[in-house]
Amino acid sequence: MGHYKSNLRDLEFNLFEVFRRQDLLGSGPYAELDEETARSILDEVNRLAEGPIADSFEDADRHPPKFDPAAGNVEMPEGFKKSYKAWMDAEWYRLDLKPEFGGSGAPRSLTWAVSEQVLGANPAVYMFSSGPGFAQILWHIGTPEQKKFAELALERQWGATMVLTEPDAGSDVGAGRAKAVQQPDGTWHIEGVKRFITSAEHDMSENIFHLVLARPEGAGPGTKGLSMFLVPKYLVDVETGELGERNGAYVTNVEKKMGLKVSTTCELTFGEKHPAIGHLVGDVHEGIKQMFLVIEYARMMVGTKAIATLSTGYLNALEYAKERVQGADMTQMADKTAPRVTITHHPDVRRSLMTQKAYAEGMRALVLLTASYQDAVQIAEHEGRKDEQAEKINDLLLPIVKGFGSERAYALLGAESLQTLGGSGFLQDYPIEQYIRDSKIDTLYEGTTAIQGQDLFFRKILRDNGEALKVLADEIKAFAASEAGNGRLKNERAMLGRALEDVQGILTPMVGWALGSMENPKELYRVGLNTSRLLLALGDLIVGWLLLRQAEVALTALGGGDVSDSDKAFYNGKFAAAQFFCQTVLPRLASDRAITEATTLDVMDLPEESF
Ligand code: ST9
Ligand code: FAD
Repeated sequence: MGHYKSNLRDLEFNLFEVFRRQDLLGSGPYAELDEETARSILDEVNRLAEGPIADSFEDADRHPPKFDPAAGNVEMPEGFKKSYKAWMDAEWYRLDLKPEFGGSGAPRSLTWAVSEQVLGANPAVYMFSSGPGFAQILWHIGTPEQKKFAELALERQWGATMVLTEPDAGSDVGAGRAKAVQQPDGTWHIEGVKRFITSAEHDMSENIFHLVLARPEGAGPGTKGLSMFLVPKYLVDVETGELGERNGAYVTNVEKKMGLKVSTTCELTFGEKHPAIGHLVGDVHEGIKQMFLVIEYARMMVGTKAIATLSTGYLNALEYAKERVQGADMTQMADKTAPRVTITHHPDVRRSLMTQKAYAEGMRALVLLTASYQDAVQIAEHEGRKDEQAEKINDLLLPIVKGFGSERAYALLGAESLQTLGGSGFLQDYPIEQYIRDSKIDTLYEGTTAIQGQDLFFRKILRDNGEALKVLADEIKAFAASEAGNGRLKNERAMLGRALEDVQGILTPMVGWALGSMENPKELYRVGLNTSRLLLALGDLIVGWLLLRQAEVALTALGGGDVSDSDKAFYNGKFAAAQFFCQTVLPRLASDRAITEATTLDVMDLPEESF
């Protein structure tokens, strides 16, 4: 068996029992898809993910890509190339594409379920394979020529990158200095150095196209002065599809990293050897808005990657715990001759395993809940209307998927999954140490956790007048007040109700300080001291709610009779996870609330020398 342990049963449970995605299939944008086909796709991707895609995971970590600085080329490890090819040859990436652009028209909920499997098995395969998705965005916003370029990129499986970051412009993208100079023929010359660019060089596709943010000469400051340019590695004749000359964008360094080593992280230098020719995307100067089309997708991807990794980390830990014999049952601890038991008998190991299970499964539901709002957006688009509410709830949930998902996943992988294996967890004989190294990046790129917390509070809550949040909060409140679970979830629903009040109790003073900052700007510091706390607290609340919704479905199924033994165990596990989470995690939100309410400016008033 390889390292990757998927959880197909839980994916299907979410899709078809909790979120009832089959009700959408067979009509509208999903006319060509039925439940059976959707299940067979999940099955097939599962086979690929556990097999050829996962196969090179360890080897590619130990034998990372080789960079030749003189030529600016990268040689990818052979095993990884095979994994990549297995995924690209299967063309499942078409699930995410529109039929008008060579796609199959599947709901986002299904495509994110599929993505979870690839991201858990070998995340870099997914990242290198995002060219078709980038091409679709270019096709959507590009000029007629750029649309042709996008079609070629899809057909020929070209790689792609998103190019924002510079040495002095990380979180603060608007500080970027890369420059764009317009040429008499309408093209642009890009000049400058970008860093940390994922997939900017490799030897797995004949061309790579970069979507680059640069500032046209004379444009204003900040993100609004940036424009997006299409800069291919090789110039392309879009009429014939022929590749032309090498363009002047070269990788000048590949970073050595803590983890995710097979994903190339590149310094990309424009216009140093010869001009780097770029085309203004869509012929409009709306760079940051256009880039956020990619970023929104990538943030969802990063959260899903983190959660997928926690899930396989948990399942590896569980397998180990079921076999590892150590110590006697606690009730016989005084008897030195008592039989030795597997560590799953020890209360602290059970606490740890159930914490991992509840978060992994609750956060999977969070991803698929978010994706279900994306389904609603797709359906509305198909019907020629806009579902503004679904768009806004999706926007609200994205920083939670990304920021909360990555923080909780990373913390639990180290504190619980690896810990379950004792000293063996520290060894490279098991995959968890690599999971930890590979998933640390998830709290950093695509906007650090601090940025996600600020995005959540300022843009997704305050600027929205709390409207999307209110819809979600009302749903949680109604669930807490309902009869869900026929009495068996009564206490847990009460705990959920209190947790909702606690999150509201965190938010209320924050809104007050934000409003108060108009008179006293320093009040904003009190907000900033709590945005990450709010992000995590809201994430816990939503996970608690989703676990309870799952428990309700499970209890109904258990009450229906004719349930197989394995399903009985599965549904009982759902009930147990919800109960455990409500009892052990949700009560902590009361202290988060108390901490928030008591926020002072002391730490901001402290001179830097005193740190
Ligand atoms: C990176 C890549 O880290 C890592 C992995 C790459 C892997 C590649 C593979 C990915 C797969 C994806 C493939 C795509 C395929 C698609 C397939 C489809 C089928 N939401 O607040 P303001 C906009 S890359 C939407 O004033 P500041 C908005 O236009 C590096 N839009 O910001 C706004 O204008 P307005 C990632 C948003 O103070 C404008 O920005 N780096 C949002 O100027 C200005 O907003 C980062 O993520 C939003 N949430 O700038 C940087 N927010 O207000 C992190 C802003 O008029 N830093 N806009 O609407 C930030 O996000 C900062 O907050 C900042 C601040 C830069 C936005
Ligand atoms: P900084 O912005 O310097 O942040 C340092 C610390 O300060 C962080 O803890 C941050 O949270 C905090 N901080 C900064 N500003 C604020 C603020 N206003 N409020 C509160 N706290 C703040 N970029 C691309 O463009 N394309 C890519 O493909 C890409 N891939 C990447 C791959 C890897 C492996 C890595 C490491 C990075 C990648 N990046 C990419 C860049 C990535 O998006 C940035 O590293 C990230 O946005 C953070 O920027 P920074 O590293 O400059 O950190």
